[in-house]
Amino acid sequence: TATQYLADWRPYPFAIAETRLDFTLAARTTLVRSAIDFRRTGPGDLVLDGAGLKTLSMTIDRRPVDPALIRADQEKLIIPADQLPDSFTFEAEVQIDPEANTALEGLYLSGGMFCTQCEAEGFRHITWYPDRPDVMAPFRVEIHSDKPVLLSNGNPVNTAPGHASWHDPWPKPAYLFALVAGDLRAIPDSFTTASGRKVALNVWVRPGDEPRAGYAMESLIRSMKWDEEAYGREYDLDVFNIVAVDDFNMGAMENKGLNIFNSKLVLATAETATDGDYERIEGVIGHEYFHNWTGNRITCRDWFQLCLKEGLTVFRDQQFTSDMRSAAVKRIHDVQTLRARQFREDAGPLSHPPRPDHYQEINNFYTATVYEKGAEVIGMLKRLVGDEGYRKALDLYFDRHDGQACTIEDWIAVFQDATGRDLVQFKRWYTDAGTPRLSLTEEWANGKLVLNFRQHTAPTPGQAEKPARVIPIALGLIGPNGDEVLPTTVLEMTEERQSFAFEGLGARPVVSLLRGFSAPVTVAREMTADEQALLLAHDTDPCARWQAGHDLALDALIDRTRGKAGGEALIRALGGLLDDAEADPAFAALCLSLPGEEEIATTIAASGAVPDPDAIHAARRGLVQDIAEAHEVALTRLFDAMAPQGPYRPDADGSARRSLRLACLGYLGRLDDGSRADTLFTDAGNMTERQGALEQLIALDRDADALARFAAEFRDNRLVMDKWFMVQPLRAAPEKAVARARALAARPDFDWKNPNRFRALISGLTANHAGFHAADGSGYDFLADWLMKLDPVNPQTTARMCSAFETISRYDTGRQEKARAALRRIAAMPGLSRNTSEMVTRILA
Ligand code: BAL
Ligand code: ZN
Repeated sequence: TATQYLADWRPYPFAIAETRLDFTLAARTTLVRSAIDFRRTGPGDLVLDGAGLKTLSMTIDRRPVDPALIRADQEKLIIPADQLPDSFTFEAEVQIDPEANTALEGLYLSGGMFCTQCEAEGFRHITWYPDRPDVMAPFRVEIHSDKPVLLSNGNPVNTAPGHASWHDPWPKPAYLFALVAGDLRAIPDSFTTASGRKVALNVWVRPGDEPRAGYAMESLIRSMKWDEEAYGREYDLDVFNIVAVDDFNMGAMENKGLNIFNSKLVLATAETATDGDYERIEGVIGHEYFHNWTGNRITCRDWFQLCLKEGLTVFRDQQFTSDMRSAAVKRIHDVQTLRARQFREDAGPLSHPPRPDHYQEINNFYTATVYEKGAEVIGMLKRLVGDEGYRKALDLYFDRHDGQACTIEDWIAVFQDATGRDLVQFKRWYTDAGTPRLSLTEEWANGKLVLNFRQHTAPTPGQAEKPARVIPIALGLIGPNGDEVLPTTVLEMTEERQSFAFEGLGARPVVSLLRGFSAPVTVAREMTADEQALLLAHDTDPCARWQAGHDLALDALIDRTRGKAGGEALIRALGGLLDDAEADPAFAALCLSLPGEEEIATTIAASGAVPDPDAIHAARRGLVQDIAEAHEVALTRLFDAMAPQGPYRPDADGSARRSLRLACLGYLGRLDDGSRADTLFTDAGNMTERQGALEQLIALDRDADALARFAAEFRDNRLVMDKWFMVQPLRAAPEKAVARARALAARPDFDWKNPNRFRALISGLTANHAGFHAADGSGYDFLADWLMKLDPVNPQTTARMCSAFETISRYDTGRQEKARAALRRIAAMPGLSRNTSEMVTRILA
């Protein structure tokens, strides 16, 4: 398969003055007529992309184009330069089959509704076009269909039964095109921008779902207001539409003026959605809306630059959530996600830089590295240039690049130009893969503390050399009595080894390191349990404070996997924390949630040892039991104290209380054999507590009755039933997980062609660490069987789920051999998609 290289990018030799599209929709035979006004801007042939199109006619200025110019094997139409005038209109008439489109790329049907997904390269499945992000054009779209609601990008021009036309004046690449036609109902509202433009807002859902769409609309309005206040960015069309669809490969898509969402990120009520669901809905509605400026008005020159829009937009949605909720909790959640997903990716065969320089299938690069590490890199930039420098740089970015398709070089240049700072070394964060390991040793004498840092990044695929990076190290010092003797200070490390001294200190302090998680690095330092407990009790930085408790727990768990005693200091420290838990329930809940089994395995592997999934599971379970026994009284008191006060509200305070309540339940279940969980499952008035109780009952193997009642109640709600499919393999005892997944997969309501349902069951299992990594290889075989079944239907979702195998080389040879055998079975499958083939090849390399 052909590899695409960043170094091969060349400018497109034509500009487009306008793109006109005319759709006559039919499930099996949709007719797409296109007219594209090209103007030559440089030398070269006219290259258009098209995949799976039945081409009925093609003309240039009304003269037929020879169909022999179609190179079907390359999915291209290449018209030689000498056959082209300087300005011309290319017209085509093609037929496509939305009903057969199970890959969900291009135009497809979801529950009888026509919808599109064009990022990254879906538009080529709709018609012949320069399907690359640096070719931008205003669009006019006509839709003919008997569906009642017909939507596309931009502003409506006129609508009559059976027909609608839309005009999007803002030049955009084809990946931002969208069309929706269906029987939909709107939740309408409006927003008046700071400069007085009145915007009609709609969240479109299927009839009957209207009562579940209110939170999405509230979130949209908050997002629009926030982007004006925080970034000075206003919305730029007369309408903004959001549509919820049930079959969607991603979370949501930022098409200009017509965002299309996976319904799970739109629909919510207290009875059907958890606090986590609500927070994600708000965050993703914000994310897609914020793309209007960071992604749409300023887009990417090529797909290697994906993190230009995604890293920045994730960073913006993180800021938004911090402002709407608790900044400390948000930061800690983001650190947890980064470690669990991105550090894991970076430590294995799929490691790549935030800006990769080659790929086979771009859909495989919508990764934690491009998104979440891309956001961390911006957080570091902001810390280095300061809030004011950041604002100046962003203003310059919008000013200088509005309407353009840009690169990471353009992005870095605005920071250099706005702040005068040299960012040559900083750029390595974009081009170099791997997570730096930051080691710290300390010297203490006569009131002087010297911190000796070393940074080291292990080689990653294709990148052996790892020169030093700029690492902003935010730290503070905590005296032995718990007082802060040095407030947060940012050290800039630029060398492989660097020392920093602090003088005039009375007594030896404890270093509160990497405050706010100031850089995406792992830390290696020796700390006693007492020092960790001191920080857990007294650190002024919530992130470092939580980290101290987390490290304390991680050390205890790792000791226990090695058959040693461990956890006394943690249990003692938790006692103090539980006494004060009511003052900050969210923080207490975070500290009570012990490191997961996957993270324990990652930490063991990073130390050069081989993790044993069963020993890890047993160690964690044992520590939970010991904490429960030691703190039964306090946990019971808090469980009762955190009972709901008044009606459910999905806000930070309410979710903090519920998270603490469920954290306590997780321990108490080990003492009461699930009786509290049973009662809570029956009595809870919201899905957060309901699902929490159900998960506990599954873990205790007391779930039969609750699962049956849950299924009877929510049989007709696909999103809630996805939870039912997910929690069973996730929370089952490891030895039962694969069997449960198998039984669930055999059910008629395991609608595996629906990406949400497939992911629910399969990722439920793969997230059960000891269950998926069963020593007999049954987890690997189950996954491989299902990936092979899904690949011909939906390669994009299949390929992404291959990453469950990315950690195999850290386990014992028995497991490794079984996982590799499963991967080789996938690799050998005739007709394997480019998507999955690339993933399997990289993992097996
Ligand atoms: N652009 C793909 C979905 C998202 O990141 O918003
Ligand atoms: Zn995005």
